[in-house]
Amino acid sequence: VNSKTKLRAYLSAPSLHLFAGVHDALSARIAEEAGFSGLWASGLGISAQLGLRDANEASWTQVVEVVDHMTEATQVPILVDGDTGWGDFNNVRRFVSKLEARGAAGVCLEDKVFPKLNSLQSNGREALAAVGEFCARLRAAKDAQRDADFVVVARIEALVVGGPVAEALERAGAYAEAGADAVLIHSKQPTAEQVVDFMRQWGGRRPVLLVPTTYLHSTTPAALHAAGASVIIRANELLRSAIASMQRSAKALLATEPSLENRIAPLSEVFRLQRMEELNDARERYFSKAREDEP
Ligand code: SPV
Ligand code: MG
Repeated sequence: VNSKTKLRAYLSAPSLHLFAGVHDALSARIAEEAGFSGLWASGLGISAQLGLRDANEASWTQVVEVVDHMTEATQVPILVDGDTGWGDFNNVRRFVSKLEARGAAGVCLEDKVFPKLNSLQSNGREALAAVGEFCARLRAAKDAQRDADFVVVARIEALVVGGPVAEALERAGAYAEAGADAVLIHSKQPTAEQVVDFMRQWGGRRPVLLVPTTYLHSTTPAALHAAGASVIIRANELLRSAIASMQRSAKALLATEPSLENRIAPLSEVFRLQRMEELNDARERYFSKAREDEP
């Protein structure tokens, strides 16, 4: 089964699927090994690892390059955070066809205007896209995909900018009508109240994805699943864990703390994650044959 078909199946599965936000190929491989069903190629994470802000400072071709490394390193489906789609319908269709060619299983487009700002940062109150214009972007995305199973997720930012649940529902309805395969209802509230209300009124017209960074402490994945979520994305926790770990290690390294060696991954783990074993086997095979073929 290809990764697009898997992603589509996870969205309509009766069981809950957890996705990890990843920022590069190494974090993607680590999350896959840990057992996540799928990966979220996080715009926040990718920009952060490039030393940039989550404000479309990285170009879309740079994002495609990072996604290419992620898909090469893993088997599980990767849903790419496509931000606003980098412009109008025309930018969206070019972006989507390149993402699909690099092995992405789907793309998530949000109903804001290029260039966007991250939804969770405190000054992130941005204008939403006009409904009709965003629907054109979604239609262009659907028209651009080659494999029928490639997934286009419409992300609704109405709640993030302080709008009512009714507006989120109206937008979600229009986006489903325009061809979105699923919706991601985002919120930065400290409780799940609004997203649960949304899902109750939405009634499963399309699968729902959630990014519960700010409200998971007040609920559980199981409760969100019971309320109607198909996929829960832990979008930025691996990025934050890498930051905290490297900050601690950098200080310890500078202070030449001998105990650091016991708290970090051994080099053998680096080589294992890089799949050195495969290369060593291949060297054995190719070089021994080469020696045999020597006149
Ligand atoms: C991301 O991970 O880039 C997201 C999720 O879009 S959030 O940061 O919550 O907006
Ligand atoms: Mg993002």
